[in-house]
Amino acid sequence: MTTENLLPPTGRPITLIDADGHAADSDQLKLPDEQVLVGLFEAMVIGRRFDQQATALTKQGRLAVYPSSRGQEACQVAAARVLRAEDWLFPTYRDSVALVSRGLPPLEVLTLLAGDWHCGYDPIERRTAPQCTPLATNGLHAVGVGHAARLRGEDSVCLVLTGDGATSEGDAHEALNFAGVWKAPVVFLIQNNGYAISVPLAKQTAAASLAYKGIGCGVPSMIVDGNDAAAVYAALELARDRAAAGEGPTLVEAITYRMEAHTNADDASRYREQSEVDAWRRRDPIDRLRIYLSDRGLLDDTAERELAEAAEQLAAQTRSALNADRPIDPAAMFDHVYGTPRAALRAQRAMVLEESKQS
Ligand SMILES: Cc1ncc(C[n+]2csc(CCOP(=O)(O)OP(=O)(O)O)c2C)c(N)n1
Repeated sequence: MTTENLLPPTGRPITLIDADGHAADSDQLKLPDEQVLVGLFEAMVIGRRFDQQATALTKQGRLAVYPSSRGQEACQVAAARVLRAEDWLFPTYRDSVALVSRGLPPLEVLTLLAGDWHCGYDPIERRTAPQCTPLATNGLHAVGVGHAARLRGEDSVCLVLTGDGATSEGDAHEALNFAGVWKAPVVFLIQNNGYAISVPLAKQTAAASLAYKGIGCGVPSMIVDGNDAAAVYAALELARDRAAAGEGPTLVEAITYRMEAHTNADDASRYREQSEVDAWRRRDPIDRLRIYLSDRGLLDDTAERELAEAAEQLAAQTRSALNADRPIDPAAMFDHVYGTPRAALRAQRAMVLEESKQS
């Protein structure tokens, strides 16, 4: 695969299964195996139910905030499923469904968003960085970890998730630049969902596509239909294999849409038309794969029923885990700041303990 083959600076996003569930021809990407497609469908259905449950938990005061990824399931699920156990994932606040699809327990995924001081899981054990709220810093982390792995002779790969808005950050450019210079084993997946909170893409960049940002750094870049799980998976698999083989980083820009508001604290009707949302509903990532699989006898009513039951079970598990009152030790937030705590920190710890005795 030459760099030229991966550079469609103005081309249409690559689609393998279109919005009507029909196979679309591509000379750039290969349709994944049937079993991969069935797995992607299952994970998207389960992920969407999880996302709906997490949104409900914000209304019950069990989560401080939740950024929904409804509509972006193809990206979330493909990113998680393309990785091997030894690979690293660097998610953002919007990527809880990717973590669930990677097999992390719902309570661990939602601990941070419930307001705890830590991310709920052991990043090293799970090979999953904490969900990153500062935009684009995870790109730098991914390049550092990937480069270090290469120096140690490992062939693991780092996949970093960002939004379109995050690509305007200096950190995004620095990460792409050093990934290119070092040929770091990093896959950049930009979920271009059209908005950075209320800021539309047209106000974010004058480039014809975000893929140019990779191209400018010598990073081969592709644009895919981000609501087509088959295309996102195929692009990421190609990128992962290139990285693992020592061929360096790849950027995948996935064109998608955030169906819900930025978070539960946002009112999206203030900056976008309902007609736009309705148009994207017709390009739903789950619906199109359902049609494709059903037409080929790979999905039937019984399988769908069983899948819905599995999704309900995960939602119930999420509810009961988050509804249980967990003991919180206010002093724990001081525990991992320094190997030897400084005097000022020891004093603050004592103050917190004293105040919490009074409340
Ligand atoms: C460095 C930094 N600046 C500003 C913010 C505030 N902020 C939080 S989310 C967001 C929009 C990000 O949009 P995008 O990267 O497109 O991701 P999306 O939320 O659409 O997934 C902004 C500006 C932040 N978290 N970090």
